[in-house]
Amino acid sequence: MDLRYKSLLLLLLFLTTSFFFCDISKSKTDKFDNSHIKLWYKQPAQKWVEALPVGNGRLGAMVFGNVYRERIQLNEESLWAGSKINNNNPQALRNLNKIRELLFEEKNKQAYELINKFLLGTPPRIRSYQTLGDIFFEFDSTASYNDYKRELFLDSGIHKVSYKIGSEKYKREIFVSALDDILVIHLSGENNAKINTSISLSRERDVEVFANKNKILMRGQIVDEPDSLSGPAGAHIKFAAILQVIHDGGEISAQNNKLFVKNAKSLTLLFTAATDYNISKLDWDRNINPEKVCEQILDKAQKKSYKALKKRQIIDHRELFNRVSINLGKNDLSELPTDERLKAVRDGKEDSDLVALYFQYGRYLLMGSSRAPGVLPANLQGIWCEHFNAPWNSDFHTNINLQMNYWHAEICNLSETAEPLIHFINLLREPGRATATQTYGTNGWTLHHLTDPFGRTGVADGVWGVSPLAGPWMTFPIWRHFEFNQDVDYLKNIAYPIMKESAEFVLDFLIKSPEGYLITSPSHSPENRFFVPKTKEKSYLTYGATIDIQIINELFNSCIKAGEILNIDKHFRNDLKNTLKKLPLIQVGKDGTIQEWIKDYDEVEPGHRHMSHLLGLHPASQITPDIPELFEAARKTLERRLAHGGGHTGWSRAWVVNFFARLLDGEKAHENLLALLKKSTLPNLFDTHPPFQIDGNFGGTAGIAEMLLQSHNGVIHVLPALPSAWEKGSVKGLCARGGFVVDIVWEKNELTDLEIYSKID
Ligand code: FUC
Repeated sequence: MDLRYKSLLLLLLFLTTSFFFCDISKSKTDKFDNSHIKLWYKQPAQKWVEALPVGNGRLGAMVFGNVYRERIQLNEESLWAGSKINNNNPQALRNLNKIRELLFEEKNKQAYELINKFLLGTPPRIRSYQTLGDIFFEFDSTASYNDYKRELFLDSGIHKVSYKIGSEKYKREIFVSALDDILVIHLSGENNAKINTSISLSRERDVEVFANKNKILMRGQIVDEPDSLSGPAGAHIKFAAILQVIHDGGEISAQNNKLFVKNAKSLTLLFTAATDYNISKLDWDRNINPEKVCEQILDKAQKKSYKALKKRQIIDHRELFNRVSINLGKNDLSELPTDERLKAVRDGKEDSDLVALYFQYGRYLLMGSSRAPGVLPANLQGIWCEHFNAPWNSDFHTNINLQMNYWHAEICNLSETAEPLIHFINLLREPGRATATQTYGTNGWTLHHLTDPFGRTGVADGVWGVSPLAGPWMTFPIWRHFEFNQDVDYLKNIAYPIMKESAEFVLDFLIKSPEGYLITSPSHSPENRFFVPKTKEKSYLTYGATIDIQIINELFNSCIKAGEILNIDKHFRNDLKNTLKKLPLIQVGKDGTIQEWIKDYDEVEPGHRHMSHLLGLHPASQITPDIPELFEAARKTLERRLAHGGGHTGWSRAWVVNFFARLLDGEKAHENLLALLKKSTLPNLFDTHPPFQIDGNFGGTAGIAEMLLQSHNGVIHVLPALPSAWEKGSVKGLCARGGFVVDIVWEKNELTDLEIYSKID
């Protein structure tokens, strides 16, 4: 036990120690009252990044809360442009050896040219995730209003807007139910207040809209324009959306594709949407009729009253959300509107309670973008996107971003939210096998630095997209899901087969380097370039970049552990063990930092946002205090990156928080968390790259959790990086590897109370 860290280190031999574990029942997890946790504002949103998100993993909506003209921007997770293509370059394999030779000889320019011609995907780019459209309300009244408030209650997922016109009070409640798979909008007034409004459902492209009686139907098919870099033009995914309005009092009529409501006491709008995407095919499926799917969902939902729908929503949402509570201390700013609090923090005020809100928001956003009834994982914007051509297509970026989206899933007691990711990765094995064989002549499966719902796994974007080890990296959340839940059936039937096949890819992909190591080639350290010593040219390309070695260490060691637990594949395990011995070691460079490449090259951008060679520190756990030389070098690496402006994008800053948590440095982790809030957070607390990208929210939430609890390498470490600013507080319901749930209370920066429950026995 090291007292320097002022924390309690509990050595737990997983599965063998039992004397202080109690049983944890399902109800135990649903124990916290989080009803006070909300984002709130005194004015409507003017911009999309001020609007507030609701979602159920499949449907998402951004609510503006305008009094006269309400906009609710809509998303359906599978509404993507593009189509299914095998984008593996057919020339790749016959050029691979030459590329490898050139890289060994440091003829990087020639290697670049060959890769650019023969390795890049055909086509290299994908098309974008798209908005589904908007619901607009145009209210008749333009009279001035007061007592305005919009609030997003994170514990129920209900967004409320309230205001007064004269003496009449008006209220709107909006949520997306996971149980009923619909967006629900309820408008009501008190006493004599009446609702007079038009309602429309629209999208700028590719749709027809019809209004009839009390319904609006939107029917569409994405039409892609020619773009040789992103795949064929044509009529692609089909989709439909239906909005049904139930009015209490007054009347409703349909005209010009809009509905008109006169003098209603209250209105309940039920909305759903669907596409003909079929995830099991990673493609559209013309047997699916999106309109029928919408009708079936609405048929069921409309049988329930608004009250019943709301009650079901609250119970269901709380079951997940209320598993965790966090208290970092209330303060003078706690009662202020969220945007004012954010501004106060930017002005240098202390508000740890805002950090607690940010943490819970990260959990809320993952629930909204990655859970059943959804099937796809959270993309670069979660599920919320107002674009037709989103930044980076709002895709699944697999060179840090998709991974980061799930760092907090297990530790924050939302294990179910990882399931869409795991399922998706499992399905990507099939196209990933073709990529492995056709591009590299190997067994197993892999993918490169991004993918889409159509399962593109070939080399994407440009030469910087040559990340053959992105596939093995994507196995981390799959193993982590087992580590936290200890479900051996899952390990046997899902996790291990994915991991083993990924390791098979690596075994075949490795070749002998001039130094005599087994290395990856081609290779790069995501998106960072170095100067080639002889020519001084800038290059991404190398062999055996440090990140690759760390990924392989992690994957192989996980596979070995999994094989031991399942008691299978002894020979395979031996192969992995023998191969591990032949990999290069993590090296320390001339300036005392972790060496990023196989040779001690000088980087072009010392403050680069990617810090891939620290993957061994986090999320992996190969660089620990037990290896002081590497631990110290990791700190220097981080300091050097930061001194040169690193951490400037939201996700990069979030990763820095996690790194400092792993370096057991609470003060630095906290300092960077504040920088995340000050520099990379939008008024609705969305992370900004810029622009909006959700990974910073998720990575930031994971960082906060890692400051309070760590559980890698067989140890549960309580309060490993507690900053002095969080003098008193508690966090309850966090999860630890080994199937544990942990409740922690501290005062004067010292642990005062600790309870650990076992979920499994
Ligand atoms: C990676 C990053 C960028 C951005 C993009 C979506 O390529 O280098 O900063 O986050 O993903």
